Amino acid sequence: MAKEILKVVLIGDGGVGKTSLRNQFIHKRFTNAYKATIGADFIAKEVKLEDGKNVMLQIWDTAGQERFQSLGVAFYRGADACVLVYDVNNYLTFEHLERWRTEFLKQAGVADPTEFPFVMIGNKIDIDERVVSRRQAKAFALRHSGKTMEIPCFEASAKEGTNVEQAFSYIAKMVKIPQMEFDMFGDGDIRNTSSFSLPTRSSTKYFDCC
Ligand code: G3D
Ligand code: MG
Repeated sequence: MAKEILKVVLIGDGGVGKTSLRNQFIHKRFTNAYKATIGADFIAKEVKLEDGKNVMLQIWDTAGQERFQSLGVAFYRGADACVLVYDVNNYLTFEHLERWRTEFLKQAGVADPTEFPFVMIGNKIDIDERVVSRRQAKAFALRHSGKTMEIPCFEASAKEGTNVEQAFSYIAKMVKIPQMEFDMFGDGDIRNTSSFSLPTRSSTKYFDCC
C-alpha cells in the first residue's frame, strides 16, 4: 500500500536546536557532534495515527545557512507543515519567528496563511534560563491562527527527549485532521502523547501558564 508522505520543514534561527530535535525524533539520540553540511536535507520517519494508518514524515532541515534567511525555494516548496523553532532561553530567536513565518509563506507560495499548518517548538527547556514565557508563545500562536487551523505550541528539550516525539507526531495528526484545537504542550503537561486524542473545541483546557 502506498504511504502518504508529508513534507515538514524545520525553520528558525541557527543554534535553536532544529537538527538536534530532528535527530532526537529520528534516532532518539542527542549529540553535540553534528557537523553543518552544505545545503538542506531530509530524513523520513513513519508515524502511526490513531486510526491505524501510517504516514511518512519527511523532515527537512537546513544546514547552517539560517543566518542568510534564504534557504532556497526547493526547501520550502510543497511543504505540508512548517515547524517554527525557537530557544526558550533566547528571546531574539522567538522574535525572529515572525520573519521566519513570513519568509516561509512567501517562498512556499501558501495561498491562505492562516489555514496553513504551523507548529511552534520552544526548545532547550532543560536549561533553566527561560526568557520566553508560555504566554508569549501562545499569544504568537493565537495571532497567527486561523478559523480552522490553530497553531499548537510545544515546549521541548532535544537534549532530554522531552516532548519531541509528541510534537512531531502531532504534526501528522494536525495535517490529517485539520479541524483541531491548539494548546500549549510543555514540561509536565497534561497529555500522554503516544495515545492522546485530538481535543474538540469545547473539551480543550487551555494550559494555564505563567
Ligand atoms: P540548529 O540546527 O538549529 O542550528 P543544533 O541547532 O541542533 O545544531 O543545536 C545548536 C546547539 O544547541 C548545539 O550545541 C546543541 O547541542 C544544543 N542543543 C540543541 N538542543 C538542545 C536542548 O534541548 N538542550 C540543550 N541544553 N542544548 C541543546 P553546540 O554546543 O554543539 O553548539
Ligand atoms: Mg542545524
